Amino acid sequence: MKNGIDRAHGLELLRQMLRIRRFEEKCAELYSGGKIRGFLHLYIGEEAVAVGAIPCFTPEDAIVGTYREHGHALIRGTPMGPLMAELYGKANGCARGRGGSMHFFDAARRFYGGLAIVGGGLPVAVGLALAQKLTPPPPPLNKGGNKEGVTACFFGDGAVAEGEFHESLNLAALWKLPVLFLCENNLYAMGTAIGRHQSQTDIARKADAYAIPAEAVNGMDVLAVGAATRKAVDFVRAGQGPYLLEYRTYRFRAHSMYDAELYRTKDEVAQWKQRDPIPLFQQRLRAEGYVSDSDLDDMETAIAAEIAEAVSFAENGPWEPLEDLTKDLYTPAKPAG
Ligand SMILES: Cc1ncc(C[n+]2csc(CCOP(=O)(O)OP(=O)(O)O)c2C)c(N)n1
Ligand SMILES: [Mg+2]
Repeated sequence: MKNGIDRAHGLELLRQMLRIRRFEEKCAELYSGGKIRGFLHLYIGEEAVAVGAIPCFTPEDAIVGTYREHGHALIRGTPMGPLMAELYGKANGCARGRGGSMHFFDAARRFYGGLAIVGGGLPVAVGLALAQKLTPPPPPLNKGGNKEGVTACFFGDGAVAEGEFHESLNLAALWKLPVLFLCENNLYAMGTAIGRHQSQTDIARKADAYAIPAEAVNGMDVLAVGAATRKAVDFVRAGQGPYLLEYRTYRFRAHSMYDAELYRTKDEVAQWKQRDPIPLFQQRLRAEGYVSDSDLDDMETAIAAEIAEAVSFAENGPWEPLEDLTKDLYTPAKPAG
């Protein structure tokens, strides 16, 4: 392919985008059936961002997501079963069923959420990056030079309106911390279009105020996302301080499971669907002769099996016993009597 990827890599990118899409379509169905309750923010339309970006990070790096983080956890490598069980609220979920959709967590894979507070992940990421800077890297990474791990911090365009965004960029730049600020700009914060809350809608330009290099990227193109992210990670890993990327993307579904979508036109959504990252990439693979109908069938069959297994893992999972209800709370249990 012109961008230099081979067939296996191309198929893997397509497969990962499809895994997220089909997983979330199933989640929507299970939500309607009452199996999943509470909030559920789908990432459908934005898959090229997580699939392009996350493989640029090593297992030693840390990842901070938002509440729209199903895709990020899947690509980071958390198995689908514990993610589905978390959505069910079962004790075999990745956060023992206590967090649900907005609080996926996987310490072993350095996936630090899943955070419900808009902008709340940025200071967490700055703290993780500070720890990375202060802690000498373990031997395989410690080959001289500045090779500490880096932190990837995903956040939405809505987070840019928060003071935490500005405070985090400032400290990270001042202390030259190894953090990547990765903005998923899908043009809306719930029902508020970016032009209604930002005087400067070109988010990448905001990094200038903190002397942080930045770039805006086509977030509907998985290869463009990968290339820009690799370049940014190299910069940060070399000890040159933070970097900001603005992925320009779009969510195809409602903000959460239900919203009347009065803030955008059907025509606008239809226009963006023309840029759906999955069929577009599929066409590119076809044009290269990298993918056939039977490859696609095989891929869909394998993903459907993975999802069926995840649903059965969740269905068969236990509920947390009632006596554990106050476990892990800060308040000590009241003495009896
Ligand atoms: C501090 C804070 N304020 C308000 C909310 C309510 N809220 C939930 S999602 C959201 C919109 C965030 O939009 P964006 O950051 O663009 O992310 P997207 O949903 O588009 O992925 C808001 C305002 C919240 N969770 N946290
Ligand atoms: Mg948004």
